Amino acid sequence: MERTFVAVKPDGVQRGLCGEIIKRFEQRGFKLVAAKFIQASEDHMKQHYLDLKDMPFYAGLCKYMSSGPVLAMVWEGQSAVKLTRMMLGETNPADSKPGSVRGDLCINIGRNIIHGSDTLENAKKEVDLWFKAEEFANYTLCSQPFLYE
Ligand code: DAT
Ligand code: MG
Repeated sequence: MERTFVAVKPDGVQRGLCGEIIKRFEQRGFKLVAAKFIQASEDHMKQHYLDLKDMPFYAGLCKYMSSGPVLAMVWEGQSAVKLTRMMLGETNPADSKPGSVRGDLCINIGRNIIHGSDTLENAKKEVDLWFKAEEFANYTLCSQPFLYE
């Protein structure tokens, strides 16, 4: 089992897409193990996107990501990191296939509504950055034996 960090960005929140996004993860069979609705500080977003610090869009991205509330979540499941990235689509919505979150619900690269960890290593870092140990729910999904053999 893997855990991955997913966030509905401020644009996704304002556009009323939290429910649609949660629905897709639930329907796929992933288990929600942590969630919070918060406005992150610019410093927090700078840490979150540290790998991109040399990119020209870094400052604007961090400012935007801290401009309003985000829905931060941790989803658990088999190959959760890879499958989540496939569900998201490409970074640029214009390259994202219909059926993906970005391919169905947004248009512009700077307003691509959702974040998902890109590797297992980054997922661990991001989960630790956004959540404390006591913020995780410990439970078993009743659908578990019907999702996995
Ligand atoms: P992803 O969110 O698909 O992991 P990333 O980590 O490369 O993509 O970039 C983080 C976010 O930065 C991305 O979701 C949107 C923004 N971004 C990336 N490339 C951009 C660009 N060329 N212009 C504007 N914003 C960009
Ligand atoms: Mg990324």
